[in-house]
Formats: sequence, C-alpha cells, structure tokens
Amino acid sequence: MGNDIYVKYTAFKQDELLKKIRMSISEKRFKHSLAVQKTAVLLAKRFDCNLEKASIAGLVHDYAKERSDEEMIRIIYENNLDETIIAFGNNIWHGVAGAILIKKELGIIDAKILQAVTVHTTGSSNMSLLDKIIYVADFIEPNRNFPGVSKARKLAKVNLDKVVKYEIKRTLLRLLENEAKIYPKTMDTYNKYVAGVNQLST
Ligand code: DGI
Ligand code: FE
Ligand code: FE
Repeated sequence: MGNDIYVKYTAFKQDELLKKIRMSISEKRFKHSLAVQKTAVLLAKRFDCNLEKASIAGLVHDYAKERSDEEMIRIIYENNLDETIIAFGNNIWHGVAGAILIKKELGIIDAKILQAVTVHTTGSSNMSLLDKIIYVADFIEPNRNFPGVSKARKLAKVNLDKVVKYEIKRTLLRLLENEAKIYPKTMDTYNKYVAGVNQLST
C-alpha cells in the first residue's frame, strides 16, 4: 500500500497525517496506534476485509484519547451525542467523540471507518468485520502485555469471533473487579458474543 490510501481516505498525505496524529497524542500512544494499524492490516488479510480501511481505522482509532474533558464534553453536546456517556469518562468518550474529530480534523468520511472508531472500546451488538478487526487489533497489538494476550493472539490466527468473545469477557471481568461503571454498549457486546442473546433460538 502506498501513499495513495491516505489521500483516498483522508484530507492529508501520509507524512502530514502522521504529523497531525503525532502532535495529538503521546509518543507511546502514537507507537500503539502504528502497531494497531499494522495488526489490523494483518487481520484484514487473514479474514478478507478491506486492507485500506483497516489500515486507516487502526491508525486513527485513539486520535481523541488525550483531549481535555472540557473539549470532549463540548463535542458530545454540540453533536447531539448520547449525553448519558458523560458520566463514563474519557475511556468511553474517545471512540465516540473521536469519530467526530477524525471527520472534522482529518477529513475522514468513510462510514465504515468512522463506525469502527466509534465502537473500538466497547464493541457493539452488531459489529461489522472491520469493527471486529479494530476491536481485536487494539487488544493484541505487539506492545500489549497482559495475562491472556498470548491466548488472544492464538485465537486471532483462526477465529475472529472467538477473540471478540474472549476480549469482551476479559474486559468486563476486569471492569467488575474494579467496580467500574459498565457502559450499556459493553453489556450489549457481552450479551451478543458471549451469552448468545439475539441469536435465533431453535
Ligand atoms: O484506548 P486504549 O487504551 O487503546 O483501549 P480501549 O479504547 O479499548 O479501552 C480503553 C479503556 O476503556 C480500557 O481500559 C477498557 C475501558 N472500558 C471498556 N469498556 C468500558 C470501559 N470502561 C468503563 N468504565 N466502562 C466500560 O463499559
Ligand atoms: Fe481506545
Ligand atoms: Fe487503542
């Protein structure tokens, strides 16, 4: 993939886009973003998804992660986003508000990319292939190091839905352990991919 995909999907050339992202987030998170981009492309090849969209979505998925609370809350109000997210903090805001920011500041208008960024933290009950790829790439990129990451990487070699299931279960367990606020969409993902809600009953 050359420079063209950046011009095709964003308002910038590759070097300009990378500079803009680098100026918005820390060096560590920039490195993470590049790693998610690479991992997303590998997964897209493996599971037959659009490589270009996986690449761009992976690169920009955490673009809004280091914005101030004030800015994020303003974005939520100005764009009539679901106000109930305000109580959940930046971990929940940065994907949803991030999609707004990458449209406005990076010129990304592709609906599939915007949706994958929107749901990258919580998942959803109705994930597209690209949504799953970004959700999983974020979890298993090579810099990640937590108990269970090698199991997730192994599952990702064969079955994407199994990683989604493993990931949402582990995330939810950790959130419960910490008595964190569970965003309803996180529960929806659990119900769909772990507990099998919405599947046709026989
Ligand atoms: O942005 P990253 O750190 O790369 O990863 P992420 O966007 O997948 O997740 C950010 C954090 O959000 C992670 O620590 C898990 C957390 N999270 C996911 N679902 C929920 C949540 N936090 C709360 N409080 N509630 C949720 O439902
Ligand atoms: Fe994130
Ligand atoms: Fe991330």
